[in-house]
Amino acid sequence: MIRTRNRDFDIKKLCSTKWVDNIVLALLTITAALSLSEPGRAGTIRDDRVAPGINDPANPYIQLANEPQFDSVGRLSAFNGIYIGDDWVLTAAHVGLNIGVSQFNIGGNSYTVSERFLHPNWTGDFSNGFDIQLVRLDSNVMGVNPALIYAGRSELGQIGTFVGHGRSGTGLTGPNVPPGTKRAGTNVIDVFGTNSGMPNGIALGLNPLDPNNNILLADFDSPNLDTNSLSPFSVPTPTNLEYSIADRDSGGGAFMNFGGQWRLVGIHSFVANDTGRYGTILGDTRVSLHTAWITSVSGIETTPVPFQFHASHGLVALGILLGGDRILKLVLQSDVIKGLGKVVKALPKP
Ligand SMILES: [Ca+2]
Ligand SMILES: [Ca+2]
Repeated sequence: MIRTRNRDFDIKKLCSTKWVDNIVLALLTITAALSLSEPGRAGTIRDDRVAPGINDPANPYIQLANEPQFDSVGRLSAFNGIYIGDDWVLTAAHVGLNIGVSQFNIGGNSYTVSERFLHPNWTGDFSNGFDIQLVRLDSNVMGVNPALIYAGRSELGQIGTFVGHGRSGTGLTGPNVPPGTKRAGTNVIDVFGTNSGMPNGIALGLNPLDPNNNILLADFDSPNLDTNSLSPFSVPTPTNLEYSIADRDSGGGAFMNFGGQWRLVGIHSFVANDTGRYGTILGDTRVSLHTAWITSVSGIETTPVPFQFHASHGLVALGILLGGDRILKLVLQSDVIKGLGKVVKALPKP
């Protein structure tokens, strides 16, 4: 487990310079591999929010999932897909589907998958991002409002609502409840992920404008405040309905509210560090970087929301104030690497 409180991370300033988009970055890089386990899995919840029952319709995580702004999240085969308009569904590239057999269930109706389009840059390596797939159905979806795709760059530091039908459990137990119940919880996007150049290694970035920052990362914080895996980029405090994606949540969606408009910002891709207990790191494909591809394949247009200044942009400004040529480099200590290797398990692909 990554524990900065015990100084497992060592932050060092380097003397080299790096400019991206003419903006100075506080680019933070894990120099060792943050090993990825894989498929995004369904929602584990706070152990102090189980009442009146983890599968009770009155459970706050189930009630949240059933709010109308999340109606676009349906069940795609044994996983999840997000309806984005006409006969089109977005899901994760690693979700395997059989043409003419796999079903998309949403709004009380069932549709058959007729075509699928993997992102051309998807390699099967989760650390590269591009875990995104467009699926065409045999007919238009009826009676469901499609998700609106986010095309801005203000995800960092914002609270996302993660929706899926995967396994559940608590942050103490991990996923031990069968999938099939729609559930949603919240988490703060702490940092972006990008390919570190190492197999299954992932680097962390803060620049919202860097197109390489194509993964949204969040950590599952405990009410005891003792599992802040993405420190120092993350606070140890959980949100009221803090949550981790878990087994069978693959292809589900993460949403944010921008000025009263709900937008799809992420597609559940992988977990790391654990598989749903406190301390798990969640990885979602960053949808906003793929709007051109989505439109080119499906014809579904994305409508931008106004650019909003956010605290994350202040980090870029801070980098400028600090002198413009400094990079903070995050060094993962070797003992942490060993610990990480023990807790990260490769999960079977669907
Ligand atoms: Ca968190
Ligand atoms: Ca945290």
